[in-house]
Amino acid sequence: MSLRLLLVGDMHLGKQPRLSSTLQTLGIEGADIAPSAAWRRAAELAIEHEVHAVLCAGDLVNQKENCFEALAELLGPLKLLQKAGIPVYAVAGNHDVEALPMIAQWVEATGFHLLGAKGVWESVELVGDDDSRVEIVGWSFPSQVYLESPLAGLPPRQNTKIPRVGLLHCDRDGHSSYAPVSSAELVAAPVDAWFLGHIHIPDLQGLQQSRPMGYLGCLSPIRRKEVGWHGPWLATLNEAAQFALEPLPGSPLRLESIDCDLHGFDGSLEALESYFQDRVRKTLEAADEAMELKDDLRVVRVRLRLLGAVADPLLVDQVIAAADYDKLSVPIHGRNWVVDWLRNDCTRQVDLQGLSRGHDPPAHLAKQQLQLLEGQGDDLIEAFRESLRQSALGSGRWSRWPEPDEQELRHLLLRRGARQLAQLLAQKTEVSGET
Ligand SMILES: [Mn+2]
Repeated sequence: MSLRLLLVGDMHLGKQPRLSSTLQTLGIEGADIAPSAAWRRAAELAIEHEVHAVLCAGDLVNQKENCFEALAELLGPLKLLQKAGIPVYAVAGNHDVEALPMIAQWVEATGFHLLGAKGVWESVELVGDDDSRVEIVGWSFPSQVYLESPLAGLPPRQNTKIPRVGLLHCDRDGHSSYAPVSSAELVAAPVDAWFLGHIHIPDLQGLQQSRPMGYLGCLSPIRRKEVGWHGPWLATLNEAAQFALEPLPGSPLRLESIDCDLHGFDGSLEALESYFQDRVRKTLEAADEAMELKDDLRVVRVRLRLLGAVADPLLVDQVIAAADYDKLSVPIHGRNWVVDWLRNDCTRQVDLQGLSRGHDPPAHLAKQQLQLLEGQGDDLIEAFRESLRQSALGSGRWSRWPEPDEQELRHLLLRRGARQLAQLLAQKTEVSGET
């Protein structure tokens, strides 16, 4: 038994990426990294994997004003899919509530179907290899604002022997005016797998459970915080009549936030220049390796933060300013890692041993830093954990964020201590300078 689906989350076709001067210098055009490029690749992947249908979970089009651009961008890949005999089923989201029904009429001949138009649940049955079957139920936004849960109108299961997939654009556990739905409702509904659109961060965990349920995430990153993997999902119906989901590499663009450690540097400006280049290159190469990136990816846009205690953090500023290093790009395995944003958070290296011999506040802080660096200071970490808990509990954040582990707390304390020590020492110099 086998039936395969390619799942596509929010695409926002028509949206053009912001191009930096570095990208332009590299000859990279908007069309190379726009959502439309990701959609083209998704269609190719659908054909490679011989899927039986492509499902889109809403917000295919960025906005009504992008209607004609989006139509042009949608059409080419749709024709490829049509040629391969692969139909496309899509629901409308809050962004394309007006545009998608129009576009759906124009491209109907290509095998594109709008599911659940005007907020009425609609169901289709797909047939895979060896006569395996699956029911797809979908619901489209009838208006830009929809205050109720669409699940109220979900029809009962027609055939209990056929797995049922739900395709929905909604605000899961939210209280917005974009079709709010609770997780409890989704769990209780007569649906075996929920593929959701609206939130752009993919729910990697929720979708890889035995009963998949979660946001597919946008096909390629649109906003700055959308770091990490983005792409289409391959869903395969297994022997147990359950869907197994696999995230596929497919987006030509990825966003990342990366720290580069310059710790311990104490040489000249010239030496720092080559050290800096070397460290950045090695850090990005290590990231490329760790992420197991595939050839589909052309550009990784990076927010790079420089960290570590160095002899003179101002030298780092000079190197950056003198050589325009905030417009840095590093080619790795045929793709470009492009630094979009660079910040120097390096701290001044201090002689902790020497300082710790005194009896003033810097000495006290230096002793604490040494303890933490030597893997001691459990009491400091425990007190820090307790203070974080108290402040986070007060703001209600504790339940939503994972509690940092001991290692993370140690790093946080070291960074905070280094900053405080630098401030104290600067004040000390100022005071003694005045006398
Ligand atoms: Mn969206």
